[in-house]
Amino acid sequence: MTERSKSGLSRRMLLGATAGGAAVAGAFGGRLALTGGAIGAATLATGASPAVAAEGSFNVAPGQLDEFYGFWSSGQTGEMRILGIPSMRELMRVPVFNRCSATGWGQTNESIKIMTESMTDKTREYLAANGKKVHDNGDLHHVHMSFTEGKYDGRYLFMNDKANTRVARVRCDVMKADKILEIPNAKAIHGMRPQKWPRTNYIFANGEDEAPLVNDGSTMKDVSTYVNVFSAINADEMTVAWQVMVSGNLDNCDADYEGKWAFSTSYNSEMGMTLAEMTAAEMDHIVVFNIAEIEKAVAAGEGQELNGVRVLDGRKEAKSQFTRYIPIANNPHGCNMAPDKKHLCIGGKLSPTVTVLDVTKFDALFAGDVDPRSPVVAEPELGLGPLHTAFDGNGNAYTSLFLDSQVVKWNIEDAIRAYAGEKVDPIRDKVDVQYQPGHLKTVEGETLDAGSKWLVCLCKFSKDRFLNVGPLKPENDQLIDISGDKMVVVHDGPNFAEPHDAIAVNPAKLGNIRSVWDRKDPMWADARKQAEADGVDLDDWQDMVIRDKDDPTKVRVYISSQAPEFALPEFTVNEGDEVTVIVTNLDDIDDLTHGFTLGNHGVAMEVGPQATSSITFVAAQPGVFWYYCQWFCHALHMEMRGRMFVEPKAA
Ligand code: CUK
Ligand code: CUA
Ligand code: CA
Repeated sequence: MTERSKSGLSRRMLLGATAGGAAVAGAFGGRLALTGGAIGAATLATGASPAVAAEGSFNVAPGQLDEFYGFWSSGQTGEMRILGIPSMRELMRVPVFNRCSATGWGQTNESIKIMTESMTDKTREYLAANGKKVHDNGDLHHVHMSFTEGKYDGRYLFMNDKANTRVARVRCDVMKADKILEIPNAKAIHGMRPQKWPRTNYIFANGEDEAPLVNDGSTMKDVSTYVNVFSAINADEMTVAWQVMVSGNLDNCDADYEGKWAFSTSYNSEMGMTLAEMTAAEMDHIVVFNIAEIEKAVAAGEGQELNGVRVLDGRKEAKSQFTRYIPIANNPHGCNMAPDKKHLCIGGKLSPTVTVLDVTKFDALFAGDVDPRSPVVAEPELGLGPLHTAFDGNGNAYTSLFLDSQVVKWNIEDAIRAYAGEKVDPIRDKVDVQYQPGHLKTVEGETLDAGSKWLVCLCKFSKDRFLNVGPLKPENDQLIDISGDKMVVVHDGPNFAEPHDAIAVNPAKLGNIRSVWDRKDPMWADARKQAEADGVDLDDWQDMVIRDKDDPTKVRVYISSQAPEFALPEFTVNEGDEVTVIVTNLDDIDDLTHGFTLGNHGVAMEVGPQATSSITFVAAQPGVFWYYCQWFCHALHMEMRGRMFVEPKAA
């Protein structure tokens, strides 16, 4: 029955099939098979019927606003999404690492600049060799907001790209990315968290894949030369502040509420290259990073400078003051700091436990020769496949159980008492979710404002929950009412590939969101500079075609727009010209976005109210080409169009 892979471990074992025998399957003893109808049957048997679900209460009627913002990752789609909670309505998509047909992200000069300006030279050369400027994909797992004194401050959202080793920043005032940084030396940025205290000076970013530090082909198969790299990013400047080499890979991370530590889970302390090797050891570890010691060493110029970044050696054998390694049961995953400022919860994944560490005991780890497990204050056995943990404001934790397809609510203090030998059961409640949950989040639960009303649970499989849409199914983001003693699933939210994580934020924290752009916004500073050089007033009516004085094959077309008209109903260029169209939307009304799409040229962009956007292409085909506004803006929106004439080259 089991499908054995080359490693000797079967996929079904790891996903919790009933087959026993192997050590991994034994540790799991999973009771839900992933294939067949077992999941649905188990759920029905435990009584998650519509009648029960109806007990949870939420109603966001048409025209009503949601209580909270949800900021969602989208995994391999590469964008950030904004949802409303509790309705779970998708409010907006914000392209970040991906390219976007609607907005022109990855096409406009403004977005290309953001996507490329902090790219490594190696990547730039690689892309050029493939006829590209930007990567077409990203894998965005984690979205987190900037903090001031342990609370969300509404300035920025930060997010990782595992696929191409990047970290991006989105401005909360306009909900557009303004910085995308490729991290040199590290590979595959996965776990990523902002510093919580005193403010987000750093973004901590885990390198998941191990590789030679100088990865130039001089050493490849000698695994002893591989390292993993932990990066701290200067969140204000979006530059790499420093890096630390570690032993073992890095999965998820978080930071404390004193600004002293960052910590990361490692599922591959073995430095294994195959599945069997990566799951071989009984224990893996978390790495604790000592921020003050690292900063001191960076200021003193210790370590080495590599690709413009100071890199310190925090590997086990280096025995530095930069890191400590705390053994944790095999292949831990989630890394979540509780809002009690004291407890760090590590999801066991292959172990049915969550390990609770008291971060106030980390000083002792660095001060002397103490048992590295001495900060462990609890290790409750919660169920199978614990991945991530969320927190309410009342001392309770909520852990996703991937294999059990459940969320377990447990009390942190009771778990600590049980670990100390008292006869108390920390588990408060369990609820079935559909199915195989990854991250889960309470409102502002990773901050000092943790809420106790809603829990969003992001399930990896939706299976039988929705009408069949073909072999590729949506995921299922479920909403759980946690306001009572019993958790109640109140909503199924189908979602496209593939939200890993989400945060929920009170709108009071986002008072700075604009409806209309500031004409002086830095986003189009380059276009403004060029317009000044061309003698064009970018804030007034523009209908000019300017041929570059130095390079007569370059043409700039300035077009202002005001519903329902482009200032230029036509313009003429020559075949072979490099044409830059700069469109300024002079409308300053809420919700009045225009666009510019040029027929048969693959050219399209969004131009928000009071915004300027530009796009460059080569007019390679002679003839007449219509351009039009693709954003429905007016009763005469269809009429908002014009012609580009491309004069044929003289034969
Ligand atoms: S990881 Cu996806 S479920 Cu990338 Cu946050 Cu745990
Ligand atoms: Cu402007 Cu449609
Ligand atoms: Ca391991």
